[in-house]
Amino acid sequence: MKQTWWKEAVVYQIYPRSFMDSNGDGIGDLKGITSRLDYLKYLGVDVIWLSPIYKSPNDDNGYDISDYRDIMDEFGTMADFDEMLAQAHERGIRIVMDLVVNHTSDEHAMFVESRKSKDNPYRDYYIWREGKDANTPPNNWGSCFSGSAWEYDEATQMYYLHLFSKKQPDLNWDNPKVRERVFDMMTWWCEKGIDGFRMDVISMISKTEEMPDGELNGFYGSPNPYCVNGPNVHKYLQEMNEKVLSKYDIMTVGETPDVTTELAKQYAGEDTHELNMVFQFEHVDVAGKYGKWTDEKMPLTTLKEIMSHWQTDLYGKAWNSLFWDNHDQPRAVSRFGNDSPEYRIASAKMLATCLHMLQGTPYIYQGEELGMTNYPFQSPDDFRDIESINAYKEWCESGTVSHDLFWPCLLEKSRDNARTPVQWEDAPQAGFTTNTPWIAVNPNYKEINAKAETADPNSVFHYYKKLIELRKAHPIIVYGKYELLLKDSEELFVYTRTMGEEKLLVVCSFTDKPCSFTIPEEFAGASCMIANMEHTYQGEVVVQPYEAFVLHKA
Ligand code: TEU
Ligand code: CA
Repeated sequence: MKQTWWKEAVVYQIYPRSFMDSNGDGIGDLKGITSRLDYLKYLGVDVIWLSPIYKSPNDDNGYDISDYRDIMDEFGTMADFDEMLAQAHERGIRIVMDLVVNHTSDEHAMFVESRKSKDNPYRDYYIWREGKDANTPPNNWGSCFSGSAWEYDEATQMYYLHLFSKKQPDLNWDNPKVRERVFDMMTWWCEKGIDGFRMDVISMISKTEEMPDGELNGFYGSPNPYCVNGPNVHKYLQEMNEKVLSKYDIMTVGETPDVTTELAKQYAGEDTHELNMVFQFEHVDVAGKYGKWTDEKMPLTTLKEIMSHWQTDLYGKAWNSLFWDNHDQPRAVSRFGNDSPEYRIASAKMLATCLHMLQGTPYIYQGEELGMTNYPFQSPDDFRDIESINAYKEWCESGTVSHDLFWPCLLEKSRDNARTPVQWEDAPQAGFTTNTPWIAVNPNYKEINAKAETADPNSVFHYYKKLIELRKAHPIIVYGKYELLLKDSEELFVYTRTMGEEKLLVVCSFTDKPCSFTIPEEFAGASCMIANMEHTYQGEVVVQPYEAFVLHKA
């Protein structure tokens, strides 16, 4: 297995809108990020994944880009960006940009042109089709944000495809001019000195020529498999690699919904010349009662089976990302741990242990290192996210599902859970802003905040800091071979890592009940590398609720 810096790195994701507001308008910004780089340096992360900061009308908080070479007004200027990049580099922190090129904003100059007429030079930059008739789109596909994936456009009386909101028209990657535009833009950023790309829904850029109705899923048909892992996706990524990526020492991570381990070996194979790693969702995609909406938890045995086959199938062949949450997912501790006052700290540390001892590049989503929790939303008016707002309309206001049945699902899964401001200190608005923030601060900021946690050596923050240090000190954490133990346990997630004679035993409790466990013979006399509780580790032990420990046999 090749050794590379991006396999050894720990990534920290910043959602700029909610990270830090420097000018008191209630919206996080680039200067805010620069002002907190010392905090990230202290935590010890190597790379920042920056969610989109480009010019955008913000229909989907920057994932709808109207100019890829300019900065969103609310976030600052290009000079602020350059300053942030320079300051990050001074601290040895790299910056990976979010590359959103499956679609643009409908306000992008190319789409403004494209929709003007059928013979406009930009017509073929997007995906236009005739409807079945004036009121019926070309097929039954639904958009990820509710409604049809097709929008009728009056000017030319045709429909354009948008797998996300109607303000996010899909680009036509089969047009070589589109690819050239994207590659030029990427080169422009690389020349600026950025350190890589996280590629938004990159598994969806290639569509089939035929576009038949999809299998019904809720109100609409699914565009999968016609728009996911499509016929030319690998060809286009290899072209991107040849023309751009291979020329720079950068990190590339493909957000790849619906990827399998077989496909990941192609997207992120050791020698396939596409991307460095995939970012996949099998462990967070629970088929819901209402589309993605559900309040059901995944059984631990299922979670372990999923994590384990990614560990073993990719070993020595391809590289994966490790994450419990991001800006599209509920908070890790609320979802996989236990966010009650009694268990929040222990379970946040347990989850961190479980994830950071696996093979892959770990991602920390802003606030996760503090054990931030889901938000106690009270009413549909509390949401800011287009997905949550539209879903509520589509399922509840339409009368399909009662508010009482749908609400718990929204509470559990809304993307806004992750988007409340980072809690910096016990001060008004958690120190995020001096104004009214664009989305409410979680009321638990008085207990959960960065200032308190950096001062407390037993905090979740310091535990993450230690995990990051351990990864740097022990190559076995990065390169060791994985094996699952106790596959049938619904309480304990136990695995080993092996490199030559050296071994790690990782024991994590996912339950609020004590349970017994026998330390395997081969770990007799092993030392404890990290643990979230005091314990002795010999023979039969009682593992406490949400306990986690790692034994090291050198
Ligand atoms: O997300 C794409 C994606 O995988 C969706 O399934 C996503 O999980 C969405 O939240 C549906 O629940 C990416 C970005 O991460 C997301 O923030 C954007 O809204 C989306 O692409 C469109 O650009
Ligand atoms: Ca601001």
